[in-house]
Amino acid sequence: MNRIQKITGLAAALGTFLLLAGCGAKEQSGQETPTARQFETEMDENLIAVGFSQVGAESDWRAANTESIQSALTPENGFYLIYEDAQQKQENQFKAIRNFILQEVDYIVLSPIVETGWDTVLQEAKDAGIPVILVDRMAQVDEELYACWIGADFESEGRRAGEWLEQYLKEQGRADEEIHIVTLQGTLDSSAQLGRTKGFAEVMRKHDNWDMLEMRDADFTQAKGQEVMEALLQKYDDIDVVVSENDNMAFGAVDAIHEAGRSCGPDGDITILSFDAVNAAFDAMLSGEINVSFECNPLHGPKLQEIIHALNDGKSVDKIQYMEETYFDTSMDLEELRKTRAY
Ligand code: GZL
Ligand code: ZN
Repeated sequence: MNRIQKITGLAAALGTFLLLAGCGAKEQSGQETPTARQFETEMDENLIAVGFSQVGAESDWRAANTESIQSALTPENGFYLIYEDAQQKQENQFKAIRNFILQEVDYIVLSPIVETGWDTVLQEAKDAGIPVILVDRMAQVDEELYACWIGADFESEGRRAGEWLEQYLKEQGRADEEIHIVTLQGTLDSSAQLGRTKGFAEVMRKHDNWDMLEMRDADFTQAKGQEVMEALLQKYDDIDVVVSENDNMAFGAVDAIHEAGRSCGPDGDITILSFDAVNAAFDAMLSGEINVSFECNPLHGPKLQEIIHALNDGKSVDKIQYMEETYFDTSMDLEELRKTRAY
């Protein structure tokens, strides 16, 4: 019995059990419990079974990333995808990976919520002969434990933000002014947080008139971004720049700034630099709430599809595969530019 049949077997057994137990998922969730028949028609053993452990659904970026991967790894493209949302908890990712191993998937795709703690579970996947592909964030493990990594160069995103601020302040004749900065950090120890913080700090070091008042974790969510910004506004009466390590936290910061009776964006007294450049960031720039957003391309699906097919054909693939990315600010024709974007 091959892996696909095992997976459908497992799923069918579960389905039958639920039906027999009379606790028909139908009554509970209102959805049809897939029967073995449905699985068999949907599944054929030639499909490549992929288990995907996603961080969560914490931001617009994450939603676009999930959509890109789910729409690439479809039965039409030769895949059977099992998707698990870890709700931003590493232990849920450990459980998902061990489940995928039990189900004998052909590949595991993992977006590791933080960089540390993966050695044991990725060694288990290796021992089971299941290649792991890391997407989005990096895991600090021996590179023998993953086939390749697709993602963004977070340090260069952070550097690009620092260089943008240099240029912006120069244009404003404020190159030598004392600049007070706060940073809303993403999930601590995530690659995006580590890289963006490090990259911006590299540029910070060149300006002793730039003063980083504080950096605080706001976990990449809008709610936390607002809460942390409220606290920082109460603590510091002179904040000139907010560096927000993703757009959703920036949107929360804008609400906090407005509620405190302050102003932000190109015409405001607080300059906001953000990361991701999701669609809603274009709205925020066009409405003058934030100044700039540094793109982090979430559209990993097509590259992932290519890589898995290559590995399945026994080809080797580059270990590190960076996504292309740029930035967008209020000096650009954003209405035109946004038409070219898929997220
Ligand atoms: C970046 C990704 C980050 C985004 C956030 O690749 O890991 O996680 O910047 C998301 O929006 O929550
Ligand atoms: Zn100041």
